[in-house]
Amino acid sequence: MQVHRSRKRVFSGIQPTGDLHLGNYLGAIRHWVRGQGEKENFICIVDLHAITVPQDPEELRASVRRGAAMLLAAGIDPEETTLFVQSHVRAHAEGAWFFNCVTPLGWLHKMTQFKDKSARQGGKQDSIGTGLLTYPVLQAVDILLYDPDEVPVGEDQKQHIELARNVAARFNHQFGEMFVLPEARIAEVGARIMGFDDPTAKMSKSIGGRYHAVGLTDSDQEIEKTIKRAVTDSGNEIAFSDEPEKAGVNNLLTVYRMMTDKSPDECLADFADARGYGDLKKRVAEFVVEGVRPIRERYFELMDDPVELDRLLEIGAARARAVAEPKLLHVKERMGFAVPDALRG
Ligand code: ATP
Ligand code: LTN
Repeated sequence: MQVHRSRKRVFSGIQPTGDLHLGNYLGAIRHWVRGQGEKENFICIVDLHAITVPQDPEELRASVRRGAAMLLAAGIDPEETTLFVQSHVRAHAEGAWFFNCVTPLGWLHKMTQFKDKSARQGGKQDSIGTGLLTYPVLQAVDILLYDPDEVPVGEDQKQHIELARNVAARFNHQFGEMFVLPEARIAEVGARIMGFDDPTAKMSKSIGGRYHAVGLTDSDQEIEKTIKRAVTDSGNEIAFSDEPEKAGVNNLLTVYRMMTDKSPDECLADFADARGYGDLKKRVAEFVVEGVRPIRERYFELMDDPVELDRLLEIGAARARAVAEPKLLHVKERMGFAVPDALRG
């Protein structure tokens, strides 16, 4: 199905749990910020997804506000972007039931994130919540309720967006055309920022380790320390490379390239007379410190005014409901449910 609009519509989501890190910023948030205005953005803080692994209720409540403050601090403009919390728009949880009934179980068992996250919980069938398996179905609902043209995400989400497309196609086939098939937008550079302590693993909120990630609330000194300790290799060649043993240097150069907005050649020229990896780390740290500082400062200012944060999120939720609720009614009607007039709003 195609929808004609004057601006392309974008939908993406981010989990509120854990501290947002440089990978989230470079791989996702910065693209959302840069696309604002030109595109119609919907950005969702996915708290319902967060409870697919155990959460402390008080901590979850606090983390939703922290996530919102961080997105605003990083440049999300609530006038330009519909920024909202998933659980504030009931159509997401309700829609998940209908979509669960249409999604084949076999598709979910193939998801690598389910395999990884269930293994991290010990792999025990009797303690892992069913929601971890059906996680991608809720994600498909998130997306499909808004008929977006594009879903900008980091590399790790490719399989989930593919599933959302397949679910949309299945719905269209079974109940008649009703969903746009969304396109994953995965940037060519920075879609997979690696952990500084282990350049073979994606930088991730759920991986601990003091020197794994640069958090967006880290102090200048903490950022410098993490980057200074970044794992590299025993050589001294500063080059972009796909070789597994050069992954650490490649990751540092990628971060440098993104923080400076320079071309690969310009980046390499900057290090033409570097005296080894120490110089590389020093320069990378300088740019990351300068880039993160204003975000951190703005974040702490925003966190001082929780009433204003809640007000902005309520405006976002109202705008999101106006799109998602009629779409869900349409889904229900197509599937054979009578929709009472009172619900049509
Ligand atoms: P977890 O690893 O615990 O699942 P996460 O760090 O991937 O969490 P999410 O909230 O799941 O964080 O991701 C938010 C966005 O950031 C997604 O679009 C995701 O693809 C992107 N992203 C996450 N980690 C990276 C990374 N290391 N490099 C680039 N993009 C990333
Ligand atoms: N699974 C995603 C978060 C997410 C999302 C979405 C991303 C939930 N719903 C819809 C894009 C579109 C993640 O872990 N990053």
